Parts: sequence; structure tokens; C-alpha cells
Amino acid sequence: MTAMSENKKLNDWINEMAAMCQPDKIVWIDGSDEQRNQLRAEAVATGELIELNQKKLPGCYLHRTAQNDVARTEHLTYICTSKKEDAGPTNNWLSPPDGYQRAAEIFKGSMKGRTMYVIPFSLGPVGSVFSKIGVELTDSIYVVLNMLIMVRCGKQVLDKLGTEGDFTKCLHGKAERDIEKRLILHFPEDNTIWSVGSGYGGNVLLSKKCMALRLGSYLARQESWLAEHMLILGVEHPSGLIEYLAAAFPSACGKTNLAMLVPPEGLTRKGYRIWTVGDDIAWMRIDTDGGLWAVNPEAGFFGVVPGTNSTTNPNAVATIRKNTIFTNVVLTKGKTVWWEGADGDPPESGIDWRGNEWHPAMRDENGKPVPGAHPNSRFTTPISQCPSHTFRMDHHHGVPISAVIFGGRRAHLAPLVYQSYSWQHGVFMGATMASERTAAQYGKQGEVRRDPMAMLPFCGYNTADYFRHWLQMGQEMTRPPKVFHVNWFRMDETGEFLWPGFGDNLRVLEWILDRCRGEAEAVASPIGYVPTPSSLDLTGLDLSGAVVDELLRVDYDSWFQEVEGIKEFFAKFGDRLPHALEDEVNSLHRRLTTYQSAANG
Ligand code: GTP
Ligand code: SPV
Ligand code: MN
Repeated sequence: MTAMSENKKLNDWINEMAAMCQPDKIVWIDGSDEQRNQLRAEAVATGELIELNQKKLPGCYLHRTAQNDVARTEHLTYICTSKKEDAGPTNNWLSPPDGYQRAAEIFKGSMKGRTMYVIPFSLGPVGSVFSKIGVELTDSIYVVLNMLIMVRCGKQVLDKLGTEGDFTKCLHGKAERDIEKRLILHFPEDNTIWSVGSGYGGNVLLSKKCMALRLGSYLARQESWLAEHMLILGVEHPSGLIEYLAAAFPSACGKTNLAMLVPPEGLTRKGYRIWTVGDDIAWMRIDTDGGLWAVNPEAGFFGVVPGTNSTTNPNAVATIRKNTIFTNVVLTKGKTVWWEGADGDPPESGIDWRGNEWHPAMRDENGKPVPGAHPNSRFTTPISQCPSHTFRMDHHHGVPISAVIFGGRRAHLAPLVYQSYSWQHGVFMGATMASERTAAQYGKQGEVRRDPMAMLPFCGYNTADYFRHWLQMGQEMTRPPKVFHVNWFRMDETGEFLWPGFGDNLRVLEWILDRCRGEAEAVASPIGYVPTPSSLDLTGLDLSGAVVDELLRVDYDSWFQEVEGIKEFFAKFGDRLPHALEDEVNSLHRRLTTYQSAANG
């Protein structure tokens, strides 16, 4: 190979990894269109990608993963720190020597007959104070083509790295893609990630969950900033004022959809315009104004496909018409793609995500429809193609955040929206978030699990220390964002969602921003400020008063139970849990008792 960089540390590391993996050749990714086209052609020739109808879907391709490789595998994901306590009770842990040794056994010789690609990338605008450089080595063209969409890649990054610059070392190998020989390892003390044995999204696009969140959160604590699993969006008022929100929802709980929201008809008279800054990850720093400013470190969306249509997410539909890689969806006869919840009727037949003949009337042994697309099928597409994308994405100083929002899927407990009493109470709200498990990860679907700040699978260090860091950040800000909790997923007794969701979520964002300016009404409740029914603009919505009351209801008995669940969760962290959070759970309990006895007269 001819090295594209004169950075000795980089070249030495590449040589060392190549000696272990033994690729036939090494190819540097320069970010050029020519190279991208060449790689696409090669991937089509080997069958790794299927070229879609280029008239209807220019620049679009389909990829199918192995059937046992369709979501992040959290049980094979480890934080490797010298001390086990530093990984904490919510992470899997291996010692660094043990981690390296186990993975090396799988990596050894695994790239024989293959090419190792070198992908230099920047998380954040190249050269911004927010930004970090990483280099991913991989033997997968699919990974390269995805990375070219997901992050800023290529020569400009190497120029910035220079001869002395430091970078995160990311090594990925497909190996045999055997789930028994799969490991996703993070070595925060060495600024290193090793992932082997998978070909799926979050396991292999190492810039994303591995670097931007797991190593990112570790660095963020050391350097006094925040790396979060959050979307970022701007709401522009007709006056030109733009206010930004950052929201943390667990995987497959609505970040991408909210980030690209289109105002509902009932609110169009108000002339809002929505700007998408990011759909999955926010890196946030305190600026000289004492407020919190955010950048999206990524440049693409890796979004959930099923359910995406012109009603739920018209901006996504417009975004994925070109230059998009689809993973694990249905291939139609006309070489287009289809998925459950797509626009229009299903095709008469097609090839499903497994590569088998499929038609919509197919039923499994229990008589249930056989889905053609995997529930966690994804699109990879450039943010710049999104009709609501903003040029402010590239601003080196980021955008100012007025409100931080936490949320999850809670069929019963959490009201539509409520506001914390303080930053500390807001940290408590985030720390005690819970959600029903979705198809984005292996495990029992629908089970409620605690997912603090939507970071349970992504916090690169002890989560108790992470809570402490959040509390500390509050101390350092003179103008902290206000903190809210939302739940779009409350259900009635028949299992129907009570809230229409999607575009109508703007009604809730409007209330949140009005609250930030001290302009909307609310009532105090044991869990925080809840909207008065009339403080939400529900123009054009056909919701009965009873449904609105139910959406906003705080059920004391259920919350008493929740307090017990929270205490159990907090007990995991032992002495390491910040006292402030213990104080908060006790305060919640006290408020519940007070309000309940007042209600009982
Ligand atoms: P990750 O990419 O895994 O981090 O997911 P995400 O948080 O970006 O979730 P996404 O926006 O892709 O939504 C996941 C699923 O939730 C999709 O099936 C959506 O159709 C559905 N969804 C999103 N927003 C809403 C909503 O407001 N109401 C309801 N009922 N469903 C929603
Ligand atoms: C998530 O699961 O939160 C995702 C998809 O955004 S993945 O990149 O696989 O993590
Ligand atoms: Mn995500």
C-alpha cells in the first residue's frame, strides 16, 4: 500500500493490525466520488449489494445481513477498563488484556483473501472544537459505503489529522460472522474499539454507538461536556426566532421521526418551520453564554424503515429517494423496495429480507403474517438530502439548546408531557427513564427496562458516575436548558395509542418551548409540572376531553409502585450513586404522599 498519511502513529497502528488480520491488500478511503462508484460496482459484482432500479431510485442499493445479525448484540458488547467498577453494574466488562486476547484469536488471519479499508473520519464538522477524529479499519465494503454516508470521511480528515494528531483506533472485521465468535469491545483507556464477527449497523459502523457514544461519553466526562443519544431539532417561529431542542429516546422510540417532523394541519396557521440538525446523537458543550450548545457529530441517518410513509414521515420519504442503502427490506420484481407500513399496496410478491420468495398473504405456523422486511430494517441516507436539514449543522459552535427532553415507550405510566422542578430533578427524571424493549436490540420485546437517558447500552463508564457528571454540568451552567419528559405511547384498555403522535407531537414541543419562555400554563403534580388541558393547542385534533384527561393523568398508585422500581434500580449502584438522586426519589415519594392525602380530603 501507499500510505495516504505521514502520521507515524496511524501508519504503525495500521501495520500492526494488518499483521494480525493478514488482508491481501490495504485501500485508503479518500472520500472521492470515483472511489465510491468503484466500490459500489465491486459490491454489486460480489453480491454484497443489489443495485436497485436506477431510474426510480438513483444511487440506491439493497443489502441483506446474515439472519442472526440484524440488530445490536448488547450481550456481546463490553467495556474493557482496568478496574471492573469503572465499567459499572450496567455494562458487560472484560479486562483489557483479556478483551484483546479473545478478539485477537478471532481476528487472526481473518482478512486473508480480503481487502482492509482505511476510513479516516471526523465526528463533527472538520476542525470544530467539538470534533474528534477516528480511523476505522474494516474488511467490509458495506461498512465503507455506509460510513461514507454517515460521517465526514476522507482526505480532508487526514489533512486535519496531520503528522502528529491523535485519533480513535477503530478495528472491524467480519470474520465468519458467527454469533459465537462475535465481540464488540471498547477500550476507553486506550481510545480503541475492536468489533469482530458482525456485519450489522451499530455493531460495525464504529463511528456511531461505539465511538460517538461509548468512547464519547467517557471523553465527555474527562473534558466536561456531554455525549448523548439525542436528536436535535430547531423550531422556527414566523418572527425568525429559532429555538432548539435535544431529545433522548431509547432505540426505535421516535428520534428520527421527531427530528424530521412536519407541522400538523391544525398548527400550520402559526407558521412554524422545523429544522433537522440530527436524529440520533448530540455532542453538547457549555458555551461562554453559560448555556448548552450542541452539534450532531454525524452526517447521515441510519433510520428504522418499517412504518416510514408519507403520512408518518414525509421528510424521510423524500430523503431516501436517492443515494440510499437499504438493509433487510423487501426487493420487488421491478427492483424497488418495500416494507411493512410503506406507502401504497404491498407488491404481489417479492424477495424478503432473508432472500426468500415472499408474498403478503404468507402466514407463519401461528397464523401471523410473515413480515417481508425485518422490523429493524434500516435506511442509510445523507442528512443533506432531507428537506428540513439545516446549514447550521455545519456551524462549528453548534446550536443553543433551550430544552432537554427525555422519553420512552410507556403504555400506562407516564403522561404525555411533564416538566422537572429543577436541573437536579430533571437529571433524576432522565436517570429513572424506562421503556419497553424494541426490535433495535436482541431480547424480549415489550419488556419494560430502565434505560437512563436512553444511554443504558451506550454509556462507556459507570452509570453512577455518569449521573454525577450530569449533576455537575448543571452546576457549571448559568443558563441550563429546562428539562422535560414525554411519552407518545400511552395506550387505552384496547391497546390503541391515545395520542396521534408524529406531526402532532409539535403541539407538545410548542408547550415545552412556551414553558421555557414562561408563557404556558401548568399545574404542579408529584412528578413535575403537567399541562392544563387548555394550555395545549389541540386545534384540528379530534380528541375527547376524557382522552386528554387520560393523556395528562398522574396515577398516584402506579407512581408509588414506580418509586419501588426506581429504588431497586438505584440499589445496583451502591455507594457510588450520587446522594442528590436519593434525595430526589425521597422527595418524589413525599410529594406523592402529600398529594394523595390532599386528594383523599
Ligand atoms: P433508533 O434509530 O433505533 O435510535 O430509533 P429512533 O428513536 O430514531 O426511532 P424512529 O423515529 O425510527 O421510530 C421508531 C418507531 O416508532 C417507528 O416504527 C415509528 O413509526 C414509531 N414512532 C415514531 N414516532 C412515533 C409517534 O409519535 N407515535 C407512535 N405511535 N409511533 C411513533
Ligand atoms: C439504535 O439502535 O439506537 C440505532 C441503530 O440507532 S444502531 O446503529 O444499530 O445502534
Ligand atoms: Mn439510536
